[in-house]
Amino acid sequence: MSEELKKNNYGADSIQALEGIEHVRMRPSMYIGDVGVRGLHHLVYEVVDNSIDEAMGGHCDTISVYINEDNSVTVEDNGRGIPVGLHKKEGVSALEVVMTKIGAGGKFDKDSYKVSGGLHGVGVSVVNALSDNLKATVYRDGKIWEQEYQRGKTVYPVKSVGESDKTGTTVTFHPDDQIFTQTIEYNYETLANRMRELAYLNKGITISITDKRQKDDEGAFFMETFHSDEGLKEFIKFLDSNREPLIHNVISMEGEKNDIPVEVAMIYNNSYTENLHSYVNNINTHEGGTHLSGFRRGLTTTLKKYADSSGMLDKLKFEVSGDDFREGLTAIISVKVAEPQFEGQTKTKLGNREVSSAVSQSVSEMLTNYLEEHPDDAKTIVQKVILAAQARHAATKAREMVQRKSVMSGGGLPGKLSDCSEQDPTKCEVFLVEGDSAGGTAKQGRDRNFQAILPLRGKILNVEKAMQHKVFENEEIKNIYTALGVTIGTEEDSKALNLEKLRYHKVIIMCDADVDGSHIETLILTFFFRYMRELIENGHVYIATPPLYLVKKGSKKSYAWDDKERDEIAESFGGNVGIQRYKGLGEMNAEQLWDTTMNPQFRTLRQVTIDNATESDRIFSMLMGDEVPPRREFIEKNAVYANIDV
Ligand code: 0RA
Repeated sequence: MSEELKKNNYGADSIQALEGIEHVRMRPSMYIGDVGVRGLHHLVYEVVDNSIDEAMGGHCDTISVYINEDNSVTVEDNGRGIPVGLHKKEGVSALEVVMTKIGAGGKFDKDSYKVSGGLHGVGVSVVNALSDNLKATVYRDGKIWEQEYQRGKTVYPVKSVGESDKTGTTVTFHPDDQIFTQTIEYNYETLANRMRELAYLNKGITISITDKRQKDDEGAFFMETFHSDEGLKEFIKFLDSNREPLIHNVISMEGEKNDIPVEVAMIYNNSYTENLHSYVNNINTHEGGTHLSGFRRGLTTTLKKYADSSGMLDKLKFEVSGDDFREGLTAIISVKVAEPQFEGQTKTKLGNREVSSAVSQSVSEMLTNYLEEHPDDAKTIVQKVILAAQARHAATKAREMVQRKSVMSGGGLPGKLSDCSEQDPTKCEVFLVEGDSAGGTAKQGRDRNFQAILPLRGKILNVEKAMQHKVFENEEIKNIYTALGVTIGTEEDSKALNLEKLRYHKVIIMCDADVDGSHIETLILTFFFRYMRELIENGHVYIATPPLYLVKKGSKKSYAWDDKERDEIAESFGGNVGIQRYKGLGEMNAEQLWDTTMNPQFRTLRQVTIDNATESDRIFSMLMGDEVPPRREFIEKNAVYANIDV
């Protein structure tokens, strides 16, 4: 026992609590995944989830989130307020138990409808342990109660600080920079996207987010409010707002099967991509699982039955496959599971067997009704399925060609690839370079031991608008597949990517630092997002950042990556400097390119991550889809990768 504990004469339970807190601080990643940007934002989700639970129990309808000036975050709800009375077993206030006992959560309240609880379901005490300061304010029983904590330790016992007739809980926490050493700065968009998602997933709740660090033109704080009366139905419309619908309505259902609440919404659009988003207890299950396979099964059997009986498939010379029913489909599946078992690499794959049939039955009922009531839409869907089947037939051949080529060793590599000599993929990098001339410079500048160069000709295919077989027939795309050594399709999933033979663990996109360059970068990212998402998810995709300026004075020279840096360097050189603006990679010589952009010692690589798959999907469909006006507006306003959290 530490001296400090002895002095304060804590009871045995408090000591256990402190041990819990110390464990959280020692191994934060075990509780929140990581201590980078993701983990930092996870703190907010954890606190908000507690309020969402209170709302799902029907006790609260408004949640307000504030990013304060000092990057502390306040989450306010109008629920019943966390109980402040004595917790019999622990001998202190229930509020103190919730806040300081790791794993306590709200679980002592058996009646509460607890299905939410964050990615790791760890409870607000973990947030407390990882905050240098946290203040909880409870409005309850006509009084205002308060308690503060520092790094998870109570500063003073719960006290009454005033009177009020409202009820609710307010938590303000400031992330501890001893834990979050990379950054403690919150990203408004990241939090706002999650709040929007939560509002769609939990209809009826009003969730607002205010950024007290930013003011608009009128001097008001930047804020948004999210509220959805129709839930997933509206979520689908939001997701597909940049696509052309194929049928008149969003097909949706909401109900309970075998005690499992199931909500599903879907629509068909005229695109060639399949867009399935699944949630368990408000958590995005990227890796899918039993609820998703239940959805697929329900969809396929119901549509197949309908199509067979309609006679429309009679003339088709080959079988329709499950994939064909999902081309141009956008769907959201949301289930609530009391004891979810999460599996998979990122623990986002639902394992509970019983959920599969619950979802599949719900989907069958929903679709059967819809098809009966909307014969025109039903016909349109089946026609689309037939077209997809025909295109798939063509694509299979094209894909087999890609496969055959990439499986061949050595000799099968694309002629344009300048490979490296190292054989260990974990040490190898490949630069995808825009244009042959920049490719030539990169080839001269690189370290040929571990750096390979694949020049890409001009603009690569926009996969968002292309049918699958066109994608697999495209020269540049075939080159990317063969150069990387990845293969497509497994028994279970015809589109799954096999990364076992990946030849480079860093795949680096290197484009000009101008509008055209960022457009090409987006085209490549769109391709990766739609066809090689596993590559991004496993952290293999990076973006190189070439400098914008060379600032020179006499023998002194320095590179600048933005205008501010350029001006600072100019000033530090005492003004009167020569400035060269790099319009493209081609303007740099091999040595300059190596020094600034390729040399691992000095370069900055930005790793591409999928911060929010649902939002990324929408952004890509907007950037690369048919609707030009929103794209132009977006590109003018933002960097193209605004949402991919690079
Ligand atoms: C357990 C019991 C009760 C309320 C809560 C937990 C509660 C927790 C949080 C966390 C954030 N906001 C919250 N609001 C409520 C109340 C039990 C009762 O009043 O009978």
